Amino acid sequence: MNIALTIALSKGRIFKETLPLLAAAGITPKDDPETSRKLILDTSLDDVKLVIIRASDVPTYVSYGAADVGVAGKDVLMEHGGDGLYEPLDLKIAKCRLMVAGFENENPSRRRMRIATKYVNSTRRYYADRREQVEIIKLYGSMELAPIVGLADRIVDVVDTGNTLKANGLVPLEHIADISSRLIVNRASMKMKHARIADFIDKLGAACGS
Ligand code: PRT
Ligand code: MG
Repeated sequence: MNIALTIALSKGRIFKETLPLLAAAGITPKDDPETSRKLILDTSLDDVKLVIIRASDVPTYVSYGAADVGVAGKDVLMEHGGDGLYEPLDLKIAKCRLMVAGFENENPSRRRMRIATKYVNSTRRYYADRREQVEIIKLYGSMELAPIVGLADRIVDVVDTGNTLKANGLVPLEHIADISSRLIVNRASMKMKHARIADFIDKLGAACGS
């Protein structure tokens, strides 16, 4: 009997960089999520489907068992908390750094710094560990704009080349964490579909050198 496997992925860099790893497990999607509007993609294996969702929704789908496994950035997992999830593999893809950024020569005007970010939990934890009192402003995107328009003094965001910061007159100031994407697995699926998922983990692990 075949045991079906549902894999949650976001489009963009994670999808692109996961493709060669899936290929090593014999899985090739039958559609391209960048051009297709389908949210569920069939693959070269009859019993394997891909669900294409927002990067920040991947841990939620997997923790509720709507997908058996998924690929998510460590930044997203740190924010989610990882309840109900195994994280068996560092796939070493979509690498970046979670950083505090701001103006190079800032003169702090406020008593309590304002930090704009979509990473509210990680930011709160970072400043709490340093015993620094800050005010956190939740944004959903384009964090780089916040210091320019005076909404915040600094931002917390992921940085790869740093070009986006630079283009907006900002510099990286403090390193919070190195980030890469992880394979996550639903706890119940890991038990119920053990052989299938263990084999999948082995093949991905071999392909990414973990
Ligand atoms: O776009 P959406 O709101 O749906 O979600 P998302 O932005 O979280 O998804 P996506 O696909 O952009 O990112 C998925 C994952 O890729 C993130 O969770 C990170 O783990 C990882 N990753 C790796 C990155 C980057 N590199 C990265 N550079 N995620 C975002 N960026 C952003 C960065 O913040 C900047 O705005 O890309 C822009 C370019 O970066 P620079 O530094 O190269 O200029
Ligand atoms: Mg994005």
